[in-house]
Amino acid sequence: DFEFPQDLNCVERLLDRHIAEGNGERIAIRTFTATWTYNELYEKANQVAHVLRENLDFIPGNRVLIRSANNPMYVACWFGILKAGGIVVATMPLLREKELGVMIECAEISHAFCDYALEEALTAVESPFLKHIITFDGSGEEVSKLETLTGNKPKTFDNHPTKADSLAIIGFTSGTTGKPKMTSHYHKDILLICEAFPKHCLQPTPDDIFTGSPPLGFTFGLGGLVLFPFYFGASTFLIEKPTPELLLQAIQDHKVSICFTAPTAWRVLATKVKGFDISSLRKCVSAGETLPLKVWEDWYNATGLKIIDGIGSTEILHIFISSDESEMRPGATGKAIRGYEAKIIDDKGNEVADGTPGRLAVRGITGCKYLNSPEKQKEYVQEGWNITGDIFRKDEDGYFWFVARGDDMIISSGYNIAAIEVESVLLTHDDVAECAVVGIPDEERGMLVCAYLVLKDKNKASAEHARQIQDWFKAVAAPYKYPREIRYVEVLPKTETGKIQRFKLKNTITA
Ligand code: 3SK
Repeated sequence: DFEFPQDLNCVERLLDRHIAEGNGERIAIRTFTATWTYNELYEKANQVAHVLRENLDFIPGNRVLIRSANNPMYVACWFGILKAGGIVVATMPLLREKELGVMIECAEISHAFCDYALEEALTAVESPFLKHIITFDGSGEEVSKLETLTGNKPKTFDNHPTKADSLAIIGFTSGTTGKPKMTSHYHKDILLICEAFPKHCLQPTPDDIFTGSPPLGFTFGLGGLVLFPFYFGASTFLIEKPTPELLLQAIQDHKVSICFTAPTAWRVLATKVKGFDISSLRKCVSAGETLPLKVWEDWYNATGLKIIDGIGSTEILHIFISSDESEMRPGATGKAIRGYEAKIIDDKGNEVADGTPGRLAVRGITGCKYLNSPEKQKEYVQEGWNITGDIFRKDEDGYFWFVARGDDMIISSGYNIAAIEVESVLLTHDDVAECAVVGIPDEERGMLVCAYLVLKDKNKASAEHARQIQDWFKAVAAPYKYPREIRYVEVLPKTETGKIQRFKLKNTITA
């Protein structure tokens, strides 16, 4: 059941089909202030596609960035771009000029749809590639550029005739080298993931209402809040600035049945759920970082609901190891789900015995395709197996258990933060001579970003100085990456060849 026709635009299956089947009046998207039917979303997406084709020197194959919080216009733009034959590059709202600039250069982005509340960082990017920034109002209250352009456009559109393996989306993953890796997925991949995790673990029906906190710029959020609901003709409840309280409010007031969020949020939800009526909720999904057993137990004790843990990746597009409630082992991530195989390998690439920790490798229906990087493809994809950065062990029943991160990636509150990227930002500060960034364990966030700084003038070191560095960091890079802990040192531990020994810093902390 994983076959699709060669001529395929995934929007036909996700959106247009519902109109053709007479379900246009069903609700596609809800927010705390608005409701969009499938008809309304379809018409707006068609108008966006017209705008691209007729107003903006766009040609199919152009890469189009979206920058916005989770709202209905974001979704309309996402569908409109694919309808017009464009390639979507979705970004997280928290990204700043520097990070956006790297993406625009690497992916040669020519157009951008941007919520005007987030316009500043994008307009500050200087790039020969970016020709058009089209602002919109995510709240739907103001008339901005996109609303003016779509205003008189036809409400139907002949989709660009893409193929099943035409490029549809480009995703960025922060590599350990600090330079993001560009991954790519085809139109068929978008549909294939809907046949995998949700069918296996959620069994959605058109009556389901999905919600959650991950940004749509993160493929965890894209799948859980757009692709899965629409593939199954259900609806999604989008929250622009999600908090645990707003998630509970949405679940209670809008009868949400499926919720996607990260372990840090499940931890807080368990403490706040009392007093809310969440009887409509039937599926709770966690990914982005490993789910501590304690959080699983707290939520279960508070609600009687079992959180479905899972691991996915931007490379593979969505969750590939998980298990539904009937077969889950609390504390384990789960088993390889339908469409995927997973194994544990040693440094030479050989599969290890059950119970032995090693690197997690995965392959399946959505392959891992790095863009413009045969070296990365060769390094991280071997005989179809994508070698991930995570250390797991597999038990004799095929359940995978998380052991550790195998690289210098820090996962804090569900965000993947490359230590080296934080270092490269800190090194641009006038006061910083050298630095090393490591992750330290933290009750609330899983890991904390901790920076060891060698100052040019060591007398400047103070708590006030650390605060200034933190504020400065948040202004030049995505705030979720800022070092919450700053420690001043006079020298960093190094090898004879001058390589910083981060593991020594980690040891100092955990000792
Ligand atoms: O980080 C994850 O586990 C994940 C899950 C689903 C989709 C994408 C990602 C990165």
